[in-house]
Amino acid sequence: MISWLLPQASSFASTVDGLVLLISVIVGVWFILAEAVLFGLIVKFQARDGVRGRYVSGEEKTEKRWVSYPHYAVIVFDIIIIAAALRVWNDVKVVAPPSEEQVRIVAQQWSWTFVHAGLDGRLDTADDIRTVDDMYVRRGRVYTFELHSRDVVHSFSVPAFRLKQDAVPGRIIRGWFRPTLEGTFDIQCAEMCGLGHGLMPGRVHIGSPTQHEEWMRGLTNPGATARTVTPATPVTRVAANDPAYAHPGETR
Ligand SMILES: [Cu+2]
Repeated sequence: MISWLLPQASSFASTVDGLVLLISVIVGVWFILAEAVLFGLIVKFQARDGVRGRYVSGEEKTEKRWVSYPHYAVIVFDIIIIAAALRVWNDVKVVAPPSEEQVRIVAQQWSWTFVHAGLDGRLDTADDIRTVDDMYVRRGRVYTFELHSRDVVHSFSVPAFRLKQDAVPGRIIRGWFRPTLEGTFDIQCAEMCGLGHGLMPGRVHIGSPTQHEEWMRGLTNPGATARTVTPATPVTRVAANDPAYAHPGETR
């Protein structure tokens, strides 16, 4: 249902949507029920000529039930929501499938740098491909990412993946995703990170296996001409010891 508004572009997007839907249905049903009872009582006990209002202290056993029974219901449904949320957390954040591709994501005020592993599938080798604000991935592969920040706390958010992860300076935070839909989707910093926070968008381009390989070959072989995907921003190759990529205080 949520996918009508926002495409599900990762393998765990539907799992996250399922949880959001479960919470919406539980909260929604109880909201409508509670409002119906409230307005029903207002109408039933509205002012009438010749009838004095009764002061209800709520101490009678029959009256207390109006409070205690909904409390029990809240506890039961809370447990259901917590159990479902823990299951999703485990599937998305705790257990990761075996890695097939690697990408390094570096946040800074106010742009994203993506270091793609290149044809050899390994980071920090001569064929790494570095792009700014545009990430290129292949549909159907499990990507593990390492997330860095060069200055303040940022948050790597890809709504179509249902993925959001803080980037914390001084820490390398790892995660994973498996793109399932071809196309271009938004990336946005989701943490207030300074004046240019709103100007920190990016894009993830998900290509078919052939498209993605051609994109990599076009960049890793300077002589090659076949490029089906043209990067929106200038692309430079990065060497393993590129000092421009080093963190503050780190020597490479
Ligand atoms: Cu930011």
